Amino acid sequence: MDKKPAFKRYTVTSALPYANGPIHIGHLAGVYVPADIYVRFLRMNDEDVIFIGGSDEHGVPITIKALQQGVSPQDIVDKYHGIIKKSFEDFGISFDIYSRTSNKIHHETASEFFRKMYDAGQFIEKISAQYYDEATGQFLADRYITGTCPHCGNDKAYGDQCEKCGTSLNATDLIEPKSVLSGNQPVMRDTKHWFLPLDQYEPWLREWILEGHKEDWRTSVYGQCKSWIDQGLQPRAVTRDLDWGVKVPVEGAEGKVLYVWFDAPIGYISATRELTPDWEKYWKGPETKLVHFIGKDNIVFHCIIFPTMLKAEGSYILPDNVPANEFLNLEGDKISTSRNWAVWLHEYLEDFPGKQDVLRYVLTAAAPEAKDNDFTWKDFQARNNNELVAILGNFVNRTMVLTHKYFEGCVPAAAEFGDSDKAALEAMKQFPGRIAASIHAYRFREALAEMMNLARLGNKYLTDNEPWKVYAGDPVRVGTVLNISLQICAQLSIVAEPFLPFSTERIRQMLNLSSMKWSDAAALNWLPAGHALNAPSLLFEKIEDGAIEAQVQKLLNTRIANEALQAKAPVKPGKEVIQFEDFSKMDIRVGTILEAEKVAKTDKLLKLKIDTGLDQRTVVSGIAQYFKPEELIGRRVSILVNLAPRKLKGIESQGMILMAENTDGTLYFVTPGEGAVNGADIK
Ligand code: B3M
Ligand code: ZN
Repeated sequence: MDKKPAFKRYTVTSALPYANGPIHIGHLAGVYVPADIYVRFLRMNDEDVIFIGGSDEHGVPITIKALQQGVSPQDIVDKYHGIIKKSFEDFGISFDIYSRTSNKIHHETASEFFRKMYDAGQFIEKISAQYYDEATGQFLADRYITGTCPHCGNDKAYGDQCEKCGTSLNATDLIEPKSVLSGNQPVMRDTKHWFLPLDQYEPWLREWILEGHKEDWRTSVYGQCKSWIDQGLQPRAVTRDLDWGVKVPVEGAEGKVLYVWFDAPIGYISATRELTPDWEKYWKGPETKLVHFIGKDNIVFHCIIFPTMLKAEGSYILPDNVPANEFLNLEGDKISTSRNWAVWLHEYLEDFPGKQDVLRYVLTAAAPEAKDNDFTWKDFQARNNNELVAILGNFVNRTMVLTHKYFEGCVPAAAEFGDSDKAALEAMKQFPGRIAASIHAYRFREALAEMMNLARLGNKYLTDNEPWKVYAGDPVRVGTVLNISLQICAQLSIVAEPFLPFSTERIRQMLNLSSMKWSDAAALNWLPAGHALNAPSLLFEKIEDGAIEAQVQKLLNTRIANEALQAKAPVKPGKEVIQFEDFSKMDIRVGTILEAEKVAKTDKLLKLKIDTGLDQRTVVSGIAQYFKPEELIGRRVSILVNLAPRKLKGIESQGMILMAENTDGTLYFVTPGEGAVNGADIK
């Protein structure tokens, strides 16, 4: 049994999306649909639950966007906050409040929080050298600076995080840093900041997470926390030299704001204060279960940094669980806002009006709970046509139509139960408990599959009993079969509600039932004989190939547009003039790749054996993301052979393969023309 204390109430939060763009299916699948399923389920159980959401309106991406568009950051967040909020409403994400961090109440709450910690001496005050762009006269925080990630070699890492390997970074960790504002190499300049001494909390974090949550947190969440803690925690700056954000509420901090990741999670608290004067019990009551729904890139902030802040502040509860999801890809590629590789929610609804539940269903069925998953339009169509239409919709529709046909739309009485009836009724009893257990364990895919199994059971029961054949000879028997089928429809309208709130509302409308509680789901007697039903209508409709092809074509167009953009992208500026002697120092030869293999524990590196005409030698090359080793054997290359050898991952690299690099980082070989043999001099 559950060894946890019984909870009296729930505070459920979902990550606050940055208000610098609309939201897409990745957001919905990763965070908002699972959170919504969870809270709808809790509400149906009469739990005291609040569901908190809001827009994250601070941070550098927003100010950069404002700069690019020549508007104010407030203009940007006003626009996208509205769009995002509407998308959530459209998809039935049932927040108790959807707030925003530019609100006054948030600035006050975040300020007070910081101030309380400050007064208690919980920050380290440090003057340190930070990157500064001399051309624009500005310190370069977080995303104002890019460079190469020291962990994975991604050359588009940001000053606060590498999106490729997920590592959280300090700007000074970046190799070859560059200002996003001017493109210049920044200089170091002294500035004062406040640091959260995470290192001091390490023993506590070990105990609380590594010992306390080994069993109940998802493996991926636990694993990320463990690797963070094991790497050794460092003090982290929680203030920035920026003018957009929550002002640092201490003397001598002019021109400084709280780091966005310091203020944003406090946004959950501010929103609760905005929602109810009784907010404290949701954040301070020990019988409150706090659950954060997030995507995996937010794990460290919600499992380590925010809990440390809550612990340091001293009066708050800690999260009981952080069921972070992995990423959803789209047609095999990472979803990307900048490449417009996404299905935007507002566009989906234009193309598939009224089909919110279909998307909710597909995103739950394919939710990236344990690993990254792929959304494809083919799968979307198949799940709609073969599951929602053919199983759930078909069952409810057949039951309704037959009842109208044989019993004038009134629930027939059940007569004696035979074996198949008893088996169906017995099976029905199991579903609510099983689905509930899966939801409590944050296994929403499993819960959804169980729900569909109930619809399958109904479908099979109806098909096996063939009321359309039996009616002529035994209408009483048909009454029993339809009575049980209708009860299954009613049970479905309860247990499917967290997942498919729009459709279950329609089932209940057809059944002429008002909304029900989860505890009603096991009762099996919702529809007394004689109860009048409403007219049937189709719950789901088939999605034709044409509609799917149009979506695939849309993505193809995006791909083509991206490539065209890439072709037109400005090339890197030229380098300074060199003399012929400089050039002739380089010994470049035609070569052939003989062997290729991945270098263990790296993403980027391949170990190649090359015939240079002079010899056969080993070269380590950072091209693994673009070429598979097996494709390379026999490929002819240009190779710089007199480059001083250097060691990469313990392997001595003796030369360099020449590559052409597009501005987006894609790599191409510089292939010698036909007829040039190995060892031919390139000059
Ligand atoms: N805005 C990051 C994100 O969208 C962030 C979440 C804040 S939750 C407090 O990935
Ligand atoms: Zn990285």
